[in-house]
Amino acid sequence: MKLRVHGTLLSPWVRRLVAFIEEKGLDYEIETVVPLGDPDPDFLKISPLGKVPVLEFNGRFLPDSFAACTLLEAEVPDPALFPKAGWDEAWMLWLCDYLATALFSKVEAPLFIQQFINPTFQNTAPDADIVAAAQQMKPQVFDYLETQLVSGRPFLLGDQCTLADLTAGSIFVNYFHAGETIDAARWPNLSDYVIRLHARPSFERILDQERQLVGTTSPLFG
Ligand SMILES: N[C@@H](CCC(=O)N[C@@H](CS)C(=O)NCC(=O)O)C(=O)O
Repeated sequence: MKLRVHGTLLSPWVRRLVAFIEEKGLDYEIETVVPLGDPDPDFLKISPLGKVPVLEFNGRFLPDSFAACTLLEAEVPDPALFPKAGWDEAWMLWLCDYLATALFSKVEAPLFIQQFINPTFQNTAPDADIVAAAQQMKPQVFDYLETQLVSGRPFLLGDQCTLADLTAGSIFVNYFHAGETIDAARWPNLSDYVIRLHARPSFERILDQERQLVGTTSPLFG
């Protein structure tokens, strides 16, 4: 099986796909595509929305991380990163949607763009209103995740690490790149959970690669 991921590890969606591949123990290459500015017309041929990641799988191109993880789960069932069909699988799909809609879109992405991407790569100052709106949204989202991580459960679905956990772990890397922290006194389960996720060999290998990419410009490595 030949896997090539088109994108950059600084995207949470690229990172979750790479974490999925790492957890499956598969080899892969990264073809760097940074989705800033107008997309290259050649890239639009394999990613009509101009988004990363694209998974190149045995010469074919799949332009979405969720679709790509679904394919890999079917091709390489062991270790299972999707729960068996039924309530748990449906709940994982809901959590992935919640993480994308709430944690990513309303909290992490605004902070990451304003506090990391803009100052580091665009030489512009953070927009205080956008940052304030994200900060205001944060407690509601973190409270919900805290309730999902009932003490003693290692993962969102219980004992099984799933795509939902890799999604959460990936989004929190960018949250940390933005210079943010999780208040462990207020959200102890969430704080422990993210520490444990980032200590997994999959995330450790990814973070090593990211350290090469951004070095101490990220507070995560500073
Ligand atoms: N649902 C897609 C989302 C991918 C996505 O939004 N990628 C962003 C980077 S984090 C992107 O490429 N944005 C560029 C653009 O929208 O032009 C997936 O999971 O693959």
